[in-house]
Amino acid sequence: HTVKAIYPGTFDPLTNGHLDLIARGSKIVDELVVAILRNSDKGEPLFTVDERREMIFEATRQFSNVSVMTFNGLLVDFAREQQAKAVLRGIRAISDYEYEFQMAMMNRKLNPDIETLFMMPAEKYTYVSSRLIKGVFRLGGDVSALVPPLVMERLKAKEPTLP
Ligand code: COD
Repeated sequence: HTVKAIYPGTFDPLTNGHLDLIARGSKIVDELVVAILRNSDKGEPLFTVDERREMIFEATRQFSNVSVMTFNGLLVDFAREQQAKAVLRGIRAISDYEYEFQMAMMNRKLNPDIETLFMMPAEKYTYVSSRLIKGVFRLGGDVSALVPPLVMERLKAKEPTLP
């Protein structure tokens, strides 16, 4: 049978760490849906959902089995709607583990039919996060090696409006 997986997240913005995981995941599953959470409780995002969707779309063009969607509400409900059997998540460091473990267990409680798959990015991306990218960029640091080209372009376009 074919395996469809959801790779959910905030992706504000997409980083090369996310992209590394998408590349690895797309080799393992038949179909991978990158799913942007619309109503995140992470505070005011830098990029709108549409901007994030466009950046992910551009960066994942090269993968024929990867698509981009948005979702609201419970991840397991979205996965069920999509008839996906798995959720893909990235583990960068021990510090990710606790949060990921809790989420995987809660999702299993909510829907025992959906499995969470964990993958690790290339070593060079283990310290990369959207939060650090935004923080370093705001302070004038060069993050061009850590995000896809279009994300870099869009970060620069936001520069005049950054707080
Ligand atoms: N290398 C590898 N993986 C990475 C890297 C990197 N450098 N950076 C991030 N990742 C991984 C993260 O570990 C994560 O797995 C994924 O990429 C996405 O990261 P983020 O930060 O954009 O996404 P999150 O953690 O904000 O996503 C949280 C969800 C949207 C998945 C979660 O809040 C959710 O499911 N919400 C819906 C409501 C729901 O179902 N709640 C109950 C959950 S138990």
